[in-house]
Amino acid sequence: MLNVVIFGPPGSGKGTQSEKIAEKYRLIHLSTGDLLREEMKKDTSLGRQVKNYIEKGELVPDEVIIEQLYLKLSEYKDAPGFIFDGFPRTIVQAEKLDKMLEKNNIHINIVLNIEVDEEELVRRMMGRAQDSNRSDDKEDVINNRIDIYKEQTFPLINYYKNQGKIVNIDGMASVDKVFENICYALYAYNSQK
Ligand code: B4P
Repeated sequence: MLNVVIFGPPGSGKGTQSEKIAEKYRLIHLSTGDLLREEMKKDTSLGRQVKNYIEKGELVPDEVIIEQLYLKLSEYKDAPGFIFDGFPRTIVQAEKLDKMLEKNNIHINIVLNIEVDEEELVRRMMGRAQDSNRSDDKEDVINNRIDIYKEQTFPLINYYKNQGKIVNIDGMASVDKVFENICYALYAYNSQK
């Protein structure tokens, strides 16, 4: 079983790469961002609850997101492995994820840390804003998302470094080149097992 966390600032290409990884390695793609946007689109009570946070570029409270992830994991009891996209985003979420997986005798194998310059992040998200209809792809919200990433999510790098699981990936290249680097990192991981 292969369990991968894809990690990086907003706009670094997590969603883009996760789809490709899920297809190639036959993993279940769990994107908390997609899950929340779907709830907002359907106007469910969860969707209404999280809308305010997302529109401001803030993180949804840990307890809300952890419960959703728990429900998703229970749906896929016999999964061949997961790619966690956008989760965890705080230390509390990372600790909880480790505990949830431990209960099923599994663990995170590798954390892909996608590195992209801040200027490029803003450029990509402003580019996507043209047709994404995402309420959080607006310049002031994008800047807030990047600040929140630095404060609350970036410290997770040390959490996973201490577990020896972080692999840095240059995310500045083309989508295909970044994917090639990721495939190489997964190949290297598998060869040293
Ligand atoms: P997410 O959906 O996870 O959004 P994101 O971090 O902004 O990354 P995203 O996946 O959109 O960008 P990507 O890098 O793929 O979260 C949205 C919100 O939900 C959060 O702000 C938060 O409020 C809430 N949330 C989600 N998870 C949460 C959690 N665990 N806890 C609390 N709150 C949570 O791609 C960006 C763009 O770049 C795309 O347009 C893509 O086409 C382009 N691109 C990608 N790779 C490229 C490349 N190599 N070259 C050029 N362009 C590229």
